Amino acid sequence: MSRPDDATARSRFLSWVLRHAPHEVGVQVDEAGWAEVAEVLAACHARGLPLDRMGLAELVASSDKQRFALSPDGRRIRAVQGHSIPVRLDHPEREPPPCLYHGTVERFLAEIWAQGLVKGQRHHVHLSADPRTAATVGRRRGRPVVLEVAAHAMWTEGHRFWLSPNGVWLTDEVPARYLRRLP
Ligand code: HQG
Repeated sequence: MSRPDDATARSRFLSWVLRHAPHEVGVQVDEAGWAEVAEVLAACHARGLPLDRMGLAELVASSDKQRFALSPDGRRIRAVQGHSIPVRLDHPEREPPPCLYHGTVERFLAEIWAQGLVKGQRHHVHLSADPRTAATVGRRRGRPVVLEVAAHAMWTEGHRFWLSPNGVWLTDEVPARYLRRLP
């Protein structure tokens, strides 16, 4: 893992395997999203992205968004959020701060005002704790638009929130009435 782009390719591959397609590369994931490190390393090798245990530990520790977690004994790994395969992550349910933020792009806005934020392929709608992080999320798709979510008002009205260990807030949906576009 000498060059940063090598690390990025491996991180992308790990995300894809652990969140979306373990079955396509012979990796078994349990109901909480954990896979055996040995199986994951074999899948990396088969994909031409060789990685050893130390390289994997380094990648987990240096992931910019702390996307992965290793079990305390180092034998298992999981993605902490972002799955499309069914997993039960057991992130703690939390009372959210007054506002959370969602980064998106202009072309989705008409539908968002009509339907609110929906989870689509993922298990939850993902929200950020600050507008800058949300802008980074939106920028993946183009010029970012940041929406402010009246998260605490949602919570007092019965919506549930979970906090992922990497600081991403998760909820099931955000009706449009709780959304406001930031200038
Ligand atoms: C949009 C990355 C039309 C939504 C990021 C988003 C994040 C709607 C896209 C994490 C809509 C879904 C999640 C509606 C929502 N109509 N479009 N009603 N409701 N949308 O990728 O939040 O690098 O599933 O605005 O940093 O962009 O993977 O969600 O643009 O933390 O670790 O539909 O993924 O992290 O896109 O990103 P996504 P997201 P990782």
